[in-house]
Amino acid sequence: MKANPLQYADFGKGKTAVLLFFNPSLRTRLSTEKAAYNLGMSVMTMNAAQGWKLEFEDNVVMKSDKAEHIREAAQVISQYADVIGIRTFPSLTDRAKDYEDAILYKLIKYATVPVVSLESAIRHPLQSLTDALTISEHQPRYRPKVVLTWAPHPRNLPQAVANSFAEWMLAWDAVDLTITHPKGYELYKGFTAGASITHDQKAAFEGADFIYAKNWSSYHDYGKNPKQDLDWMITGDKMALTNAGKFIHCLPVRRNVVVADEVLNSAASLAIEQANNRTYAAQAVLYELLHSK
Ligand code: SN0
Repeated sequence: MKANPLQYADFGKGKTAVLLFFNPSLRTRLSTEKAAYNLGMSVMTMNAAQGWKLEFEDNVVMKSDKAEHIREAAQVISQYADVIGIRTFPSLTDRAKDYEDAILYKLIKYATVPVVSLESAIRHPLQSLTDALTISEHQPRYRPKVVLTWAPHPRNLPQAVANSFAEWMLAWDAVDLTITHPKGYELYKGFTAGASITHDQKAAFEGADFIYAKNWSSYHDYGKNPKQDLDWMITGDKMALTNAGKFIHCLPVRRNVVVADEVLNSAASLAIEQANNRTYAAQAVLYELLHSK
């Protein structure tokens, strides 16, 4: 898909993707739309964050401000779409509910066409496929050392990117994965079992070929993000411990909180190439889902 993005430009003629965004998005929205266009598809995107309130609970007396149930909405959208993409965030207050990923699975249950996650409460698979592509393009050796490091952030963010990254790197089994984070930021073990995990960030950076930085809020003290000092920021001094390591971040990134300008602006940063790769990852997934239909 990357070598020749328009190779399948006729493939999607007459096929439509409907993309639903319950949260703002820059890369996921534009790269998925571009992926669909590269395949010759039509795209209809709904910014559902404001004004459009769907009911996702079953057996509910619908007297609140939610005008439509997911059961009808999913079937209706399926009349117009050959594939549906959906972007949702977790509540970060109710862990059990977030980890059921109910909104995504309710849509899958009631839709009659394939559904693609454009980041759900607990996973961001199109991001992770992109991560694997970027790492495979830049890996300097067999089984490179890949480090997923927690980094500071002023807000309480989902664990989705980190969960998926760990899940995909371990399943891919082509890299050695180390995860490093401060005490209290342990991820759900179902995603990280098999990785080396350490609270010593500098030790983790030693000999690393890739530094993948991301903030996530606590899984155990669910949704909280108490560590607000900048000790875990990715700096040039820390990158100097690596094996000429490349810096990766999924973006958006808070400069001089998550990562120092000197790293993000350096030749070691793959952040922009990574954003470019989002298109080809989405294209591969859309093609795979639709060509078997
Ligand atoms: C999202 C997240 O899941 O962490 C999207 C990452 C792909 N990140 C943010 O929303 C950052 C928002 C901010 O205020 O910096």
